[in-house]
Amino acid sequence: MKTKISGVELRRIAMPLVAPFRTSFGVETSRDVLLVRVVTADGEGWGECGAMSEPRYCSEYVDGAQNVLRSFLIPALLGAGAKDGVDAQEVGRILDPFTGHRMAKAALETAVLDAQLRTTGESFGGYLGAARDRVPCGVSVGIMDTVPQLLDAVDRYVTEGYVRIKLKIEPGWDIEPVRAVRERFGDDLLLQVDANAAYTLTDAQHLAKLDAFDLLLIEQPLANDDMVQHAQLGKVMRTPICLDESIESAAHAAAAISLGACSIINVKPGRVGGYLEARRIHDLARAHGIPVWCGGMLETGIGRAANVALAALPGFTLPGDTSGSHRYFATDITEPFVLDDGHLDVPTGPGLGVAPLPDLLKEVTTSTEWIEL
Ligand code: SMG
Ligand code: MG
Repeated sequence: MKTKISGVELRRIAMPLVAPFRTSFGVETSRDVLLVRVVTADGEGWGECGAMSEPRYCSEYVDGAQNVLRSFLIPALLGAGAKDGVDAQEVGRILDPFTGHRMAKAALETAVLDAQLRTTGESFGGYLGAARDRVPCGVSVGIMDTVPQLLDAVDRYVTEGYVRIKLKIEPGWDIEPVRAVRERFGDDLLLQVDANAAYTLTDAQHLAKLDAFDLLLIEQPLANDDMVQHAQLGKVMRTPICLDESIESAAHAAAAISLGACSIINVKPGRVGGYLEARRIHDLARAHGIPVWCGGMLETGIGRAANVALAALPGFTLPGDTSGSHRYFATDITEPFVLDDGHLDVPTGPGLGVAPLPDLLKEVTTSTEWIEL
């Protein structure tokens, strides 16, 4: 269904995190989020950009995303749809002449898709092919100053019902914290680690020590472009290797699978350019018997709604980083997502099924700009 877009709003919001989140590449204390609102003849649609303040997780960053949206992506979309409007399925092709900037593209495509689905009355989950009405939730636990602090944090999350714990690791914070968590919470705890590319292949023997702890997976141990090295590491350690940063498209996923660079894939819609490409990766991985799970970029309720819908697809067989709103923010901009028995419900309303609550949104907004033809 083609939607006529009259203009696009770019809105920045400042969302303090309930606690600092430390990874191998830095510490986040507040989320500076770019929201995209597409206005059509029939209504509006929302998308959230995954880009962080600084280009550390990947090369994108929020000011850059806003710039490329304003200067190139939105003008191209408005131009292409000026006469007949656009279907969300066409957005990827319209934006394809511009290299990279996948998180910016994803936010725009998501907003168009949300607007379209709100018009047709279909939910995101229904459109993507969700196979269940709720999804099991994991939580990503940052690097702490001490092991006792980490054990306290994990204890709180386990008590809240999270069904899987992911520990961030880096050189100097790996074997001992993992051992401590395993000893304290026992063998039944679903446990995995994420290095955010902090190691090199010369660390292979060291990383293989993690094999003793029966982890679900190790996520992105080596650099983003170390596809071949990940394949080699997979021959040295038993713990399944999962790629995150390395996979920016279905083509990358196909290459990684045929190389044997990973046996599991973290699917983050922003990182791969949107929910439609995320679904293509899901389909490809499923055809190859490769489990996938939904990653996170500390999203507000807008991005969370879409992620939870994606995580309900049949090939998402591992719990995702789809935590409840209060894991991140004291006050979310939508009705909060609240864990029930370790699960989040997949929204059923039209489109994302949630929208920012106007008063809350206004309170956290730091800037808005409007772009039209
Ligand atoms: O959204 O719960 C979340 C965060 C999950 O660990 C998480 N994300 O590499 O997977 C990852 C990181 C990227 C963002 S870290 C600031
Ligand atoms: Mg990761």
